Amino acid sequence: SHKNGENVGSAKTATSTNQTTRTTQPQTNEGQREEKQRAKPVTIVVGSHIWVENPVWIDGEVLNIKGDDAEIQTSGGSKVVAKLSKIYPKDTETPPGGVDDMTKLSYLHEPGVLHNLATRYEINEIYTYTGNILIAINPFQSLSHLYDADMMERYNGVPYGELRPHVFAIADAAYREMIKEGKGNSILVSGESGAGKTETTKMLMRYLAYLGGNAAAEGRTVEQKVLESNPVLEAFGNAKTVRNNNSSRFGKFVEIQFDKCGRISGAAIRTYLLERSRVCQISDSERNYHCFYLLCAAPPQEIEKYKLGEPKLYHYLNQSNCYELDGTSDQHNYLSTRRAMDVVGINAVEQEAIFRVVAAILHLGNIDFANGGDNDSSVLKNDESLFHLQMTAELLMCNPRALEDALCKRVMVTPEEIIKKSLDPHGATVSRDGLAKTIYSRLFDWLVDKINFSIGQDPNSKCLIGVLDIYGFESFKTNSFEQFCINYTNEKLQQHFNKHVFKTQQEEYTKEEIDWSYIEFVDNKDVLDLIEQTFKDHKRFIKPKLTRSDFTIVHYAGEVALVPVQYQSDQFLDKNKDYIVPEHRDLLSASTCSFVAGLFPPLTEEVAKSSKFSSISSRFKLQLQQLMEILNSTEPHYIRCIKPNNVLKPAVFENDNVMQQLRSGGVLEAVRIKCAGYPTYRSFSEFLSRFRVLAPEVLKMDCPENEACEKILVKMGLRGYQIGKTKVFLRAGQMAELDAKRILLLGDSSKVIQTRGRTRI
Ligand code: AD9
Ligand code: MG
Repeated sequence: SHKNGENVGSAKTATSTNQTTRTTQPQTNEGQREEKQRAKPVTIVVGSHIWVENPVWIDGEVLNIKGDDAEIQTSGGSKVVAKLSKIYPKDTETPPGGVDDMTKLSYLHEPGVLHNLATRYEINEIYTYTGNILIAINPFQSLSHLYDADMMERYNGVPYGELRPHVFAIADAAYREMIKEGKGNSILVSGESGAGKTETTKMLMRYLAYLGGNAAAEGRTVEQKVLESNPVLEAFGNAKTVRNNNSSRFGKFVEIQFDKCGRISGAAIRTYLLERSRVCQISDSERNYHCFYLLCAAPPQEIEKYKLGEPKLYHYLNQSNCYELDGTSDQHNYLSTRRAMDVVGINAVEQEAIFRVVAAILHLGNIDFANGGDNDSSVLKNDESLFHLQMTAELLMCNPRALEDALCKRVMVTPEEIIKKSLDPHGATVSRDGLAKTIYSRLFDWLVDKINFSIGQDPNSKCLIGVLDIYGFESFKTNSFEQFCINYTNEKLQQHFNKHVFKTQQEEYTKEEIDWSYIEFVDNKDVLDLIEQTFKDHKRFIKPKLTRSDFTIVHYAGEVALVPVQYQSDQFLDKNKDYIVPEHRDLLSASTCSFVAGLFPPLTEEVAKSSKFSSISSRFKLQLQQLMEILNSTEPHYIRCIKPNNVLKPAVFENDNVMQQLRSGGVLEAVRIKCAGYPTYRSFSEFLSRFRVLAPEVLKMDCPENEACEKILVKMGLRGYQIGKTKVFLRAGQMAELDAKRILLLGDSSKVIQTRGRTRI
């Protein structure tokens, strides 16, 4: 049949090259998974069309079955023998281009899901629904026609699921729901590094700006500022890593506020945990933050003003051999960043100061120290260091001697006296790097505050759409404080996802006492309890025997993937310090440049007291708590981004890689639940008032509400629904079916939504 031919081609695309740059692959709990699969009633007989893993998934037909073994004629023309337990039925009814919603698949096993995604990816259908979750596979090529003005127009106001899956459809659904219910919505974009979260977030924001924009407004509109905040934050918070040439090194939650007419009226951007260490330390083939290279590619007069040279002259940049990014021009990006800064309301004086500070950090990194006669002190290493010290001081507008002192000496307060202690060259270098990191992170915070101030918040807004773009689960060879915080975040978000998809559904069914066979899921509450409370005798806490400072947490990374991550705690305490050396603060708050001094406001007593006890983790925990509160008060929508390969190239679809991401994102589990469950439900009275017109005679019968509902459903010929104690539970698609009948019957105008210039039902 034509299907066989088609499958040969698709199976080839779906070849797993098994490439991975990950140092640790999350291990899945094979036992649990197999058990789940075995539990499914699978019947394979001679003549069955099947999938077999050999070693990649290929399709074929069963020729013979002997005991546990099946002989298979593959569509590629060869014969293989495989264990029955390792082969899966293949749906021969699936359309050639795959299905746009995984819940439409007849067989929901791994090869079926992978084959569907691979088939679609091959023809650049990068989006696929899984019920109301959108799966987005990074195309690693520009598909600009997918995001142009025509496309936005096309998705405007069209009910979810009617058009091909798209990020715009998710944004549209969130917007419509916000307007209709008067309730906040949020869109949570997740996925591993390089999967496309940030690009997706930008598309969502563009579409929301299109829907809620105010084209008639004069001057810079709120939505322009919101959109242009992206390039500014990317210039200062993104960098090339081994996983992504434009990796966000901070988490971001953008809250877009709307007025009662659905127009954007304000926004707030919150950022989380900028990676500070990158400012002074980079590994080979990675880069530091983009802004440093942009500045080195600035027009000559600026380079001259800041006494800058090529990137390779600077210690903070030349620890890696990578200076340029394929396909991008730092020169061009410098100018476009400056333009974006104009739009978000950063004035020329401020821009000059910002880049002066960036230049100062480059010079600062080139100050080296030598032993100062006795062993415990340090002096500038040579004339070159002196030049960079003078340049740093000049650019930061502070006293060069005071700068040298702040780097090489520390004030010690003992009960008896206050003494100035010299630092050895190593200590002075640590002090220098600490200063660079502090200045940079303050600069980044300043940018975020400034953008927020310039956009402005709408205190009267009741409607908001939050878009979350935050780092995914990380497990490397060495995992430090950063990974600990990131994985903690992911556990929090996973719990939110679980709660939403699984718990709410199950609890509802239980309450309604409807017939529902429970689908098990692993609740990660215990991991969160472990991280937030106590680790004593906890089953998810392991103390590896051979190390003093390591510890292991058995994380829950979605579905049944239980991932032990071993953390190296040596630097935890240092990295957790939320503290500026007082000498550094004093130096910079005395700067004659008001911008620089403004980054280091003098300590008030109150702040001093509270900062004594504050730590990065306690502040982050609080931020996360606030984020969860916002998310919990909104209606969530999920987008799972998938990175189809680790070579960052188009048209390469690595099966294992994709599968592991689907599993850890809980996507497969969600499919099963959605298919097994009843995605829509309505209370009896809601149901009756909406659908009474379908059977007016029923209302006249004066029977109890539940019976009346059932009579309507029977009359409409529906099956598979359930009548609970107070609600009617419908299978996927049934609500739409009833609505369509109702609208036809009524010529109902109340359900017609006005969209700009067009009318749709
Ligand atoms: V990280 O956690 O910040 O390191 P992200 O944000 O998940 O990561 P990002 O959005 O930066 O990944 O995408 C990585 C690259 O993939 C982009 O720079 C693009 O080159 C490419 N990409 C991602 N999505 C698309 C898309 N929809 N169309 C075209 C894309 N290219
Ligand atoms: Mg990103």
